[in-house]
Formats: sequence, structure tokens, C-alpha cells
Amino acid sequence: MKESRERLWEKYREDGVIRVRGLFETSEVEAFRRELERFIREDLPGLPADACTYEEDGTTVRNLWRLEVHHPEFAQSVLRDDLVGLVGKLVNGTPQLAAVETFNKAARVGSAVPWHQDNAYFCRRPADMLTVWIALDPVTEMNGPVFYIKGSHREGMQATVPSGVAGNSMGLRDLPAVPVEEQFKGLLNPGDALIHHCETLHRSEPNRSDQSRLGLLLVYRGTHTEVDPVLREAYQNANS
Ligand SMILES: O=C(O)CCC(=O)C(=O)O
Repeated sequence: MKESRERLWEKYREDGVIRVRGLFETSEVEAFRRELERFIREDLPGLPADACTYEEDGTTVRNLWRLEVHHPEFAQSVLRDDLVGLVGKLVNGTPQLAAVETFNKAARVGSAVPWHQDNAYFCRRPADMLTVWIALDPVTEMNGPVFYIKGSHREGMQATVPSGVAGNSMGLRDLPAVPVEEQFKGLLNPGDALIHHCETLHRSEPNRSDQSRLGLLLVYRGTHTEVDPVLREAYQNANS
């Protein structure tokens, strides 16, 4: 991590999203990718249906869920002490790993993710929860980068509606009016990461290219956070 922890914390507090360059070495990224490919090929067929979401073609993996349960050795291999130190500062307390998952965004097939706030899924108060989004491929203009509205986390939770999108059930009722040129586009090299607050508005585009855009996500919350019953009820209604 080249930037100081203090500087990253200030930017995160202001913008609700930061980019961290070179969090992982190329060799580590390649090992993660190889292991995920093996897991999909060999282990996934024997796991419960909710271990993943498929794209509309019914065969291409869109997301892997709960890898901390389904493949704890892999989840463990991704964790880094220096990252946990930074995350603790950003969640204002002791960080606890809540989920390890992927957004695979396969070449040509990978679908869009609608505008949302992660806390519509996480349902925690205070909102001291975040995602470390690690690029295992180059993330380019063409293969479906994540777009953010900087500072939107400071406005709190927006009204939600069921989105009807498999893997992303909770959408925003009112779509943001911020023009695309003013949205922060998360272009990354393999091994770079984005860290976003759970109430920052974001979305991603479909993959229109021949290159995969695999993202590995580590979700952390502060141990002091609790379930917000109002958010939980909205989530349960959208998923029932
Ligand atoms: O990877 C993507 O395309 C979307 C990621 C996302 O929505 C999230 O991290 O909550």
C-alpha cells in the first residue's frame, strides 16, 4: 500500500470509495484465479444451489457466494494483516470478515449490476461495513467496470425496490441523475482493489468484450454493528 493509512482513511470518509493500487502481486492473483477455476470445475457441482448464481444462459457463473463457508482455505489464503489493519480503521472498530464472494463478469456474457447500496443486503447499523473489491483481471472501459457516486454514502440509505436481477435483488427506487462522466469509474490492474462503503451508490456495466473481468470481494463489518430491523424487513420482502 503506497498511500498512508491516514490519507486513505480521509479519502474514504469523504468519497465512500478508494482505489488501492498493487494490493496483491501478479503471482498471488494468478494463484487465486487458478484456484477459483478449479473450485468451479470440481467443487461447485456438489454444493447447494445457493453457493452461486448463474448468468441467463444457465451455465456461466455470475457469482460465487459464501466462499468463507464453502472454501474456507481459499478465503483464509486471501486475508492479509496489513489489509485488516486498514479495514479496522475504515469500519471504526474491530473488523470481522462477513463474506467472501465473486462477481465473475465473463467475457461477452457477464451481465450488468443495477444501481444499489450494499447495506440494503447487509442491513447493519451503524453502517460500518465495507467491501474490498479485488481485480483478478484488468478492469477496462469495455469489460464492465464498477461505477460509483462519490460522497453518496453521506446521504444515508435511499428507498429500494426489488430489481428482478438474479444475484442483485435490491435496486434503487430513484435512479441517480449524476451524468456518467461524473461517476467514478473503477478501472484497475490485476491486484489493485477498490474499497467501498456499504452505503455508496454503485452499479456495473455488462461485459461487452472478449476479456473476462473477475472480481474477488471481501466484505467486512465492525464487530460493534447490529442488524437494522427496518432494512432487514425490506430485504426479506424483496426476496420472499
Ligand atoms: O462487480 C460488480 O460488477 C459489482 C460489484 C458490486 O455490486 C458490489 O461490490 O456490491
